[in-house]
Amino acid sequence: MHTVEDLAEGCRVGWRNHARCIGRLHWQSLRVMDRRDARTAEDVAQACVEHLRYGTNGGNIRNVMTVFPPTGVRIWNPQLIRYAGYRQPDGSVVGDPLNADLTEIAQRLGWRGRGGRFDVLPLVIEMPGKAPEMFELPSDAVLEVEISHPDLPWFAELGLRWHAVPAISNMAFELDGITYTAAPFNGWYVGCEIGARNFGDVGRYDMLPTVAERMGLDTRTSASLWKDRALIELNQAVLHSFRVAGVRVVDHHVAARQFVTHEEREQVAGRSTPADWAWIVPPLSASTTPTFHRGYSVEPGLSPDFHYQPDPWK
Ligand code: HEM
Ligand code: NRG
Repeated sequence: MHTVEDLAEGCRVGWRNHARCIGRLHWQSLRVMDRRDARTAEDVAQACVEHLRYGTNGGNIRNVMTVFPPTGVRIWNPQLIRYAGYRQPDGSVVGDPLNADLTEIAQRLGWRGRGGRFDVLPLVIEMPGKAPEMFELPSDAVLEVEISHPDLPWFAELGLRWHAVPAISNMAFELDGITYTAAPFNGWYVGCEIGARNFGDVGRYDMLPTVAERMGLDTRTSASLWKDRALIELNQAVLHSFRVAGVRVVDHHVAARQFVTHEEREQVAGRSTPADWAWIVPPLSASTTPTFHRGYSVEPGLSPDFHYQPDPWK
């Protein structure tokens, strides 16, 4: 069994090893909550709430990881905070299509969502050998930002919002041959994760056509670059809204520069920086960031590291 200190250092090195994370300049500041004492689903849910409160910190987000017993505890939610996606009879989804499966699972466990676009899902927690249990997150543990635009007054009417803290809760963390199947962690957002992907992807909130039409762009031809222009305004709105709300966020230019600084520091320390180019390079304005022009290699088999695990319901 790891000592608390070994566990904490292992988590930091695991973050440093993870090839897909652009935020690794900050790896040494990770705060680790040792909750290997959790015995019930209620213990786990309570610790997740404490994690969110500590990590959110009123908007001045802190890097936190909570480690649960390595005995097959599973948090079914991909992140501690996720918006419901309600499948409609016509095949469309109200809310976040990414979470449509989990929404149906929560409903089967007795959850009744309000049917809105941004309903926070309950935590679904499975203890080894037991059926999953459901826990509603207290609203004061979930900080959200309403999205408006610095120059486009109609933008707020789109009714967009997003949660302040990205806290991935479905990955396994492996350290010294021990696999922690529940070890949620959070940092802060890079604006484009929300502005480009969550709001822009066709399979997510798919907001580009709506934004482009409100902007009066010609959406009949791709050559008008209506998608690109709408994407910029969406991303501007996210960065602006987080800033005025006092919620820590970083734009992709700063994030990429910080990553290059991290590589340089690692080189001084005599270490390479494993990296997955397709994940490190941002999804918009890629070639304007320094990471686009650099070569990277993943180094398979590193330990400690974070790994995907199959969705428990599949
Ligand atoms: C992935 C940024 C903190 C571990 C990512 C991604 C971004 C990012 C942009 C790609 C996500 C995507 O494309 O969906 C940041 C920033 C942080 C931060 C700005 C602020 C400090 C952390 C922390 C950990 C971590 C604290 C763990 C201790 C990971 C892992 C992935 C990842 C494991 C891969 C996720 C996946 O495969 O879905 N990060 N991160 N990051 N990050 Fe970080
Ligand atoms: N793209 C996802 C979040 C993935 C992790 N990103 C971070 N992690 N920034 C989304 O919700 O948009 N982090 O630990 O800070």
